[in-house]
Amino acid sequence: MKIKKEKSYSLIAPGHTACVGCGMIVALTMAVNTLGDKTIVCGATGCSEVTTTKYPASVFRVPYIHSLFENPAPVATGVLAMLKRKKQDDVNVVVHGGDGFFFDIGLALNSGAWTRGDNILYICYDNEAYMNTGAQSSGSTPIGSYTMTTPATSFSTGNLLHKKDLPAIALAHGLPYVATATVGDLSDFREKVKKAAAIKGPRYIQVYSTCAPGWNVEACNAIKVAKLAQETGLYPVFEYVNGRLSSVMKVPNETPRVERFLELQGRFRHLGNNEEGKKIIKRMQKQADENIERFGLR
Ligand SMILES: Cc1ncc(C[n+]2csc(CCOP(=O)(O)OP(=O)(O)O)c2C)c(N)n1
Ligand SMILES: [Mg+2]
Repeated sequence: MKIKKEKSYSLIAPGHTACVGCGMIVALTMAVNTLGDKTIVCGATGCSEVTTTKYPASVFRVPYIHSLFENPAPVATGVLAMLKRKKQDDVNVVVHGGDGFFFDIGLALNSGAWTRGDNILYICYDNEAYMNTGAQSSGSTPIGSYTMTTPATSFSTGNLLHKKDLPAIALAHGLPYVATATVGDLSDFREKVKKAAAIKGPRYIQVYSTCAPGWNVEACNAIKVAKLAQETGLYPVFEYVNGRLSSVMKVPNETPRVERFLELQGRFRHLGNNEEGKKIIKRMQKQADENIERFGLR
């Protein structure tokens, strides 16, 4: 893979079709450019695929392999076998995709690859629903959120299910590196990608990625919302190395209440309308406070 580099050269070419205010495309671009041209990406179905590989073009200036939704991890295992045969051990093999892939549809086959200990970096662009198909709820959708399958009506308050703790599931597989990040702090995400790239074995990074249309957020607030997710404690940002919590991003001393985060997003707007919704806001605040306690975010 010989690529001519100019000063401002990006391994993600212009021409993607992601929305204005898309967190995923920013994180994806940052990740691939941080990893460099010796990278092979095995991508899942979803916005990270559909917006980047509009037939017959691709924005990836590194090899990119798309397969059936469930399959990127076993495909990556095959890529590793090919690299081994070619005696090439300097290539980053990446599996990436959305939360629908990581939390639900790809979980079984990712679990298999995690158990085998395959040397793969996994990056989840967590926008908390199946966004490419129009915002249906996934195992990552937070409580209270409006989605197409968890609507808010006069008798319902959006999603009532708990967001899966996927970093904990990854840790239960004994992964040597598990981290969360948000598009509200891209330099933190970049450092985590760099750090993960230097570690052998399965590594998992989950990056909280605003979806402007899916969350009903103004594009100009996309980064602010991601920052508030971290600052309220609702989306704890941490890093585990060899199973131990090794660093966290602290919340500010004047920790914002969850309402500040919720009010910028149409997906939560209904919660203020009735008593049930208000109870959910209280639960979210409790969850944020518990995260602050659990991860020592003060
Ligand atoms: C097995 C399978 N189930 C469902 C679909 C339809 N589908 C295509 S993209 C998509 C949404 C993907 O959601 P996610 O993984 O969260 O990525 P996002 O688009 O939100 O970035 C779905 C459900 C599919 N292509 N294959
Ligand atoms: Mg998603």
